[in-house]
Amino acid sequence: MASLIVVTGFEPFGGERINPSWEVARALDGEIIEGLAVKAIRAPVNCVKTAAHVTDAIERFRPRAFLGLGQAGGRAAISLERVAINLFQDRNGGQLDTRGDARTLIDGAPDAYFARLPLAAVLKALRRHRIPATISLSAGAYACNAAMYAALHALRRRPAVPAGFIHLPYDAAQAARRPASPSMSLEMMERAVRLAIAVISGAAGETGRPRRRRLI
Ligand code: PCA
Repeated sequence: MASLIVVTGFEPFGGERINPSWEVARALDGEIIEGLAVKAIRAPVNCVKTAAHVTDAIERFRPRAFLGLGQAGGRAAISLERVAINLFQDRNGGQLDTRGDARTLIDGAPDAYFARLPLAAVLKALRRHRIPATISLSAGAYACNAAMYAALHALRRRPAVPAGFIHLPYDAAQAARRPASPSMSLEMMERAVRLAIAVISGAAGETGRPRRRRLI
């Protein structure tokens, strides 16, 4: 049996009809990519709930790797997140709540974790396939950061398990409602995540078979 990679995506939020992160996660659900079987999980857009959801999924499935996905409307490229912070601000009507101090996500846990993914190798693979991509130094302080932080915290004693997060732009149909915003087709985002998982599978030691197979 193939080892699992848990891939999380989020429900739509902020008045959107879809969230590209869930569209991509569910499209890949059940697919085996370089020896890693994708288990897609849909997460709620709420920092505390999503942290619990991700932690439960990791305990339940004991995956060989973890990859969180989220929507970052307004960004033009696939963003490979480097850092998750132990702090959250839930949103107020779609805006970051600026009224109060941000709160700690997990009491007594470290201030931050770095992604445990081969980010440079993923970036290189995406650029080789002409997919706009960049490394990002902030996953924000909302549910996406919470999912990434919770995963890295849950896996802190399993350092061999690669774990990290990728933010996706709006898809083209979402951007039709705001023509000034950058967007990317769901098809390209799906290819990007498939490539990322293929690279991650190398980091998870999942070689298992010759790597000459074309992925896309
Ligand atoms: N994006 C938000 C939360 C859920 C999502 O898809 C974020 O960037 O935190």
